[in-house]
Amino acid sequence: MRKRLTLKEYKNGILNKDKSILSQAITLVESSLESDFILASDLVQELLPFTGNSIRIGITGVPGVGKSTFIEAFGQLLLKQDKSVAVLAVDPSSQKTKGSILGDKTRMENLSSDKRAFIRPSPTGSALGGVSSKTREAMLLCEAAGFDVILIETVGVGQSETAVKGMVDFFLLLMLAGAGDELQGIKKGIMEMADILVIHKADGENLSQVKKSQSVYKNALHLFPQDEKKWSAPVVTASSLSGNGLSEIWQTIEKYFQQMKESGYLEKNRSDQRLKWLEENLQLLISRYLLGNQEVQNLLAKNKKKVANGELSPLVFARDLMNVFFSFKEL
Ligand SMILES: Nc1nc2c(ncn2[C@@H]2O[C@H](COP(=O)(O)OP(=O)(O)OP(=O)(O)O)[C@@H](O)[C@H]2O)c(=O)[nH]1
Ligand SMILES: [Mg+2]
Repeated sequence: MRKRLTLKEYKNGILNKDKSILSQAITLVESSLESDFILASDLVQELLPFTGNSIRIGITGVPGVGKSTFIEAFGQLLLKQDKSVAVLAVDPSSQKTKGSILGDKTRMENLSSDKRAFIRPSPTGSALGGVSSKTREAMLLCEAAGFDVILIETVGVGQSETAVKGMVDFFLLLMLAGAGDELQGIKKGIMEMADILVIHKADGENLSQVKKSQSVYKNALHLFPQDEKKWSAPVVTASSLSGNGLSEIWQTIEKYFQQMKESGYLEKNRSDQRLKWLEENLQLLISRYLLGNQEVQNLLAKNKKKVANGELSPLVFARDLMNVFFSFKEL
């Protein structure tokens, strides 16, 4: 049996900024055990009044674009500005290469050794949806622990960045120079989600290529229609090795935050995100209870083959399963 604290111990520990208890609480919210789920829900509810005071930033980009290195450098810049920083990772690639978590730990050595920073690598082996839905809870726990800025790293190749976009205030896209219009595997939709586009590794011999890419992306972004928050995503350049461009990025984020606070967009966006959070959890619970039902499982085992060989329509069978689960006569 894994070690669990009481609700009060988790709550007090987090409010007292105890990083070890914060870690344990995140493990609790990530757990798929029923009893943990209940305790975790209660904990999040108890801590809700203490959340909402951080700047929530999502950071995405293809593998190797330098997200972790950027976070290490950017995080240290924030610490210098007297901001405490929590880093969460939603990283499906780390499921394949377990090494990347270790790699990240060494890459974020300076940041992780600072007592005002907290780094939480993504759990391995979890389903993508699961990871991202728990990231929101993890983020709220970090907020309750008083971190000023939360950085969420995600790999920009799948659905994970859409999930992350749905829980942050500001979305930062890192790009590499030299791939101009090929978009480097980043879909147009992800570019549209970005609040700032950073051409990364703007150092050494990359520099001239970086400048060229900057104008290509500026032109590309001009073609996107402005959204309701009336913010044109700037295209900037930065190097996490030299540190060039990093403080400009922070200034942009502060300006954005101020502007969105004043316009009311920040709060509106967070309200929408909370409703989305409800929707995600309902879906999670429905499928968990439905698929966890013994009768449903028996029927599934019995009839799966018939669906596979085309004898039984998945539509009819799915409806039958719902009928069994809810014991409805008719659905
Ligand atoms: N020249 C240069 N190289 C950089 C910069 N930032 C990161 N790198 C290098 O790029 C490589 C990848 O960096 P990571 O930070 O691991 O990239 P990542 O996007 O986190 O990668 P994944 O987590 O695997 O998706 C490393 O070898 C870094 O040293 C930079 O600003 N300039
Ligand atoms: Mg990384």
